Amino acid sequence: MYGNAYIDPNEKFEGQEETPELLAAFQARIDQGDKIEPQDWMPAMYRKQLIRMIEQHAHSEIIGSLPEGTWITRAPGFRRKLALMAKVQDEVGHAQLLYSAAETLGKSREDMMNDLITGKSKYSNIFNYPALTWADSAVIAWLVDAGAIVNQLANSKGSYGPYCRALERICYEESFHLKYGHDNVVHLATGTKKQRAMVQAAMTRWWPPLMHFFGPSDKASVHSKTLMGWKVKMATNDSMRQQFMDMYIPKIWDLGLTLPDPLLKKNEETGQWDYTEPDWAEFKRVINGDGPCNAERLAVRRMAEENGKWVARAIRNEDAEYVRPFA
Ligand code: FAQ
Repeated sequence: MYGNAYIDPNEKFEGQEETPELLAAFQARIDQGDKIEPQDWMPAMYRKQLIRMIEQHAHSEIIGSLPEGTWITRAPGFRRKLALMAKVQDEVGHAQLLYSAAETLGKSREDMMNDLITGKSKYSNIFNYPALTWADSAVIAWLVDAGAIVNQLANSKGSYGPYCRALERICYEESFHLKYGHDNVVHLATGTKKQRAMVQAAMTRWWPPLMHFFGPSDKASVHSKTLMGWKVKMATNDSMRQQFMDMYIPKIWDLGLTLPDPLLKKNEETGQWDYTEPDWAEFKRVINGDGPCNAERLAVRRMAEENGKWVARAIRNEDAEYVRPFA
């Protein structure tokens, strides 16, 4: 199954009046393109869905910094190291923006972090795979960031003000990451035989998780219909996948790289890309905690929480007794 305990479509929310008139007035605001702001009335399910989605997105950004982060110490050359450090730092900054947007809906950062490290909350499938070589970090920076932009550019035109504003800013930075990643991939693809083999192997490894990245097919998507009705989600999973393929497969092929799908081709009649159906059983396993790196990713996050506790204590001045003698 895809969903978790977060969203029960039949859930009854206590303490908020939701008359047909209020719901209709809210929908009318959405339909006419209003931005909904934190202080505005909103259906409890709209709030809950937004928290789920923004929180998962925020978690994806901090967990997403880990596969590339492992290459900072091994980047080939000082300039590449500086660029990668800046990129990883940006991703963590995106998480900050997104956690702040989710907080406006009433869930505390502590609760979100707790739900991440206890495995209750999901994050993007793609960050549960290892970046085995430098070329993997290049492919992530080019194509995962490209996929993220396809999604975020669409959703930045959505209905919830704080999320849309965060996405707009994130997209500017992701566009820079994409250029950095593309430059790295071009460098390897036009390099020595060994470099070309390394980037080809990375491309072959990352293609299946990239196809999963946009979510289950439209037929299987649980939340799309509701989210699109509320303009939280502005494109379906399949249409984002198609848009990504349309923009990037020709560029990948131009570099002389191949993709591990013999059916991949643009269908001239439909204008859509034909492809082999991704392995959805693997997708389900990975998003539910059983991917190659899920345990490692959460262990790193738990360690970071533990090691960072003194900072939180210092901010709250809880160690005042200890600090005061030095004041
Ligand atoms: N991974 O009904 P749908 C980035 C879950 S940021 C894991 O179709 P929905 C930046 C879904 O949550 C990447 N789980 O769901 C970067 C639901 O489970 P639930 C993250 C997935 O919400 C780059 C269930 O399957 N971006 O990469 C995935 O309508 C480089 C049913 O699915 C965002 O989060 C998945 N791929 O559509 C950082 C964007 N797909 O919650 C570092 C915001 C589906 O009921 C380095 N999110 N699921 O238990 C969205 O646009 C949507 O939530 C989708 C899924 C499109 C991801």
